[in-house]
Amino acid sequence: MNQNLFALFASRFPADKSRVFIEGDGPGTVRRIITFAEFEATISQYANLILALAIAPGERVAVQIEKSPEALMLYLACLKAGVVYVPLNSAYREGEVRYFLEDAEPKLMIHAPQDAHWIGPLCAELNIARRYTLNEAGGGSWSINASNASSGLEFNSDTVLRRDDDLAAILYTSGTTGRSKGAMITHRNLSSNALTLHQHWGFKSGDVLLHVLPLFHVHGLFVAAHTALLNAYHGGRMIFQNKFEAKAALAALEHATIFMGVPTMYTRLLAEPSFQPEVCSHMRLFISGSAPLLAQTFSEFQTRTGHTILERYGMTETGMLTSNPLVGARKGGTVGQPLPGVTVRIVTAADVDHEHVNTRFTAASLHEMGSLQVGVLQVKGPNVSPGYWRMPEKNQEEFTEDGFFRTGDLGVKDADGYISIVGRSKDLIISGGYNIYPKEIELLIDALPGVIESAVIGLPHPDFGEAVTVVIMPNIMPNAALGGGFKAVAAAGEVLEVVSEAHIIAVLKSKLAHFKVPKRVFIVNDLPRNAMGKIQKNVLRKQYASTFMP
Ligand code: MCA
Ligand code: AMP
Repeated sequence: MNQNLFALFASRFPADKSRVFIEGDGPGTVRRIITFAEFEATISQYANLILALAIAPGERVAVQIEKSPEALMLYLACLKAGVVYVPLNSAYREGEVRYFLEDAEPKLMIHAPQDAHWIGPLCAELNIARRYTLNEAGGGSWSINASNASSGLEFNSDTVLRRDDDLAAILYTSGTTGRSKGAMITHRNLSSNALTLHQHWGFKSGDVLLHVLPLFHVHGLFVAAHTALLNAYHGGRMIFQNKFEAKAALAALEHATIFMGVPTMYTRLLAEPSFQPEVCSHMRLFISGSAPLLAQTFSEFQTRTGHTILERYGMTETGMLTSNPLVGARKGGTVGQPLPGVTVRIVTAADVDHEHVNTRFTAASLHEMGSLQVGVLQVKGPNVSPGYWRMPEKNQEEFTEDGFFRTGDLGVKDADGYISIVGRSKDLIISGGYNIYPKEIELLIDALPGVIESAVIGLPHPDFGEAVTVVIMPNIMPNAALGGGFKAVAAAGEVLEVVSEAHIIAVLKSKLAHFKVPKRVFIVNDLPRNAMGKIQKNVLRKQYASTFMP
């Protein structure tokens, strides 16, 4: 049997090809209506072009484009053609993309037309000879060439043979050392998780998913789109918005039944006075994940709409791990119980560093949750990645001897088996659902002239949950003329560099995806250190805790 994930999806597509699958954003107020006939034909054309370009099964295809229905079709075409899909956040800049391309060694790159001026030379330098563009409206050299790639795979009849353990995708997640790791995701990882979620969340006839998440990360691609694809045989479809915008989402909610979002999206919806119960009249399920949902958002949402958000928890390396139930108590502040087929254990090692327990969780609140036993979460299941691309040493570190994956999350379990994530043993910031590893930013800042050392921390933020902030220790003295900035002066008196908030932000914006760039920069004479000389980030987090809070 062909274990290609695409074969599973295709088996769920309806016989009536005139049925609509996606209602998407069009130019201005025009809606794009995509039937299964168009959806399948485009996927086949794209897959045929991949074959015509002689990209062999198992070879990588890197994609950095804006969200569109065609972006989803391109992903599905990669599955169908048996190649390994490597999605890249469209916010990544040249330095970040260079690393991914060098590491993944794709044979084909598809990118947004507006990035051609830097991706073109980069691909030339890295010998990626096959390069095409695809824009938000589905146009570009990729679609032009695909429309001519007529022969090759017929829909349904030809899906390149893949085994469960073959790679379907590589998704990069940042690493604590500042070096990103490519999580290898197999066809089994994806199919097992998609089937579990589709069943666990009770997808049913006529469900309409409002899809507002980006397509280059697990939440939008593997959780949201996969469950909708599996539901196609039930008449399921998607309303597809290329970018989350609260007012547009509200307008579409009236026609949807399921919404998946990160906590920032929920707080932005709640900030809209017109978000009232009648807007949700057809809705049956709101799901949240990727970052902790504050208890306040959970209860405010319940009061305002009458709906109880279902929170779940997962990772790029593992897909979804736990979920609150569809039927039964959804407990705010918890991520529910392990999904069927997933084993989650909480290892209460003596060395759990309570410095990493989020300050929201006091001893009293942990006690209230039914457990003071904070431990690290380790997981196992068919959904868990076999490891990192070309990083055997990381696999040794991240997997236990008995095959459990170390999540780096700290959790507690209550008497009913519901898990709460109370902190992270990894130095990670989650801002608006995006993961940001401080080390990557610190390395860039520390390399700037005039900087001795920096500490990047996440501070509570009303919109993004956590906001990236940096505290810098310069090797020079403050300069009043620079409005609190610092000036590095060479021996001869020549000004070498200015260390100021504006300067640091400007430099970082030229090198990093903007969501990683600190929202504030503090310049101090000294950084707090422990006896070993290590910067005490928990002290800084406390000191600057109210920076963004009203
Ligand atoms: C945008 N900015 C951000 C973020 N997003 N800064 C920090 N954190 C962010 N998440 C920057 C922009 O570049 C801009 O800066 C400034 O903030 C204001 O942008 P704004 O217009 O407010 O933002 P937006 O474009 O509306 O985006 C907010 C967003 C977006 C819709 C919440 O961040 C988003 O789609 N988040 C979802 C991420 C996601 O899918 N995560 C799932 C990962 P400037 O003006 O300087 O350019 S998968 C995962 O985590 C696991 C597996 C799981 O469990 O799901
Ligand atoms: P990523 O690297 O994007 O896969 O993000 C995975 C991380 O997001 C997890 O290790 C958790 O730290 C965090 N995460 C995901 N869902 C939740 C949730 N519901 N509550 C708290 N943290 C979450």
